[in-house]
Amino acid sequence: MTNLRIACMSAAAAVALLVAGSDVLATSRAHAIPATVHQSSSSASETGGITGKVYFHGTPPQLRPILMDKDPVCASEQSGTVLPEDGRVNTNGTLPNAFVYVEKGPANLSAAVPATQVTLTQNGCVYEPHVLGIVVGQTLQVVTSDPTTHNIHVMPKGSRSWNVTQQPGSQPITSKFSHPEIMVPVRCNIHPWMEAYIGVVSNPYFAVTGNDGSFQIPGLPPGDYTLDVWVASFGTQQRQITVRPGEKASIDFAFTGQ
Ligand SMILES: [Cu+2]
Repeated sequence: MTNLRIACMSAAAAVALLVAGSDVLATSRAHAIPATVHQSSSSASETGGITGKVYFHGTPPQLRPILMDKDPVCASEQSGTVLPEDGRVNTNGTLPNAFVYVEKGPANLSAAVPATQVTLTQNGCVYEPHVLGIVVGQTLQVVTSDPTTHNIHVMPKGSRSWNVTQQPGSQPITSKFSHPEIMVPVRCNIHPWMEAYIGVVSNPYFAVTGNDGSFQIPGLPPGDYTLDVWVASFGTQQRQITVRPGEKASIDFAFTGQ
């Protein structure tokens, strides 16, 4: 199977092909067919990108509402039913909270550590965002806007783990990771329903899907890539894709339910 053959199909046919192969792909870390869409001609010095969606096929898991009665402050902060993020499926049949990242590229993709901080917020006794990415050495700041005490327990295997209590109105707590790790769990020892996942990566080429299940990874040097996706409740997959100068390569992932 070649990229050229896929590129010559209609867009609908290419999508149908990817979806049709999804049952096999969902078994985890399966190699699949890269779909490349040619958009324009350009010079070899230009970067390209990868864009796509993470689909879900099958019956979405039944999610049980989170009961926050253990802490009346938390319960009073929520006006309606709160469902867990893990296992959630978007109304358009895609998955949110999928961490998509470049596992391997055509060259060393490490760049200067971003000066920006990555923020994890405790708001309404849930973590926002539920899934986030950070580069090794970049600063993570954990902030709270809740009028109750939280305990932040960050549990990497390769970097230093830490466990800190944060009172209402406290200053942000900052930290860094020393090693890549997919994924680092974060929990609150006071509120057992609180959980988040941090993807610690060695290059800035990653994305997290939202309520439309799409992702975009721009600014990639042309070449062959290994793209990985992680979803808490559904596992991991790996695909190969070629990025060409000035073009957006398109690739979709699909996971299946029980
Ligand atoms: Cu908490």
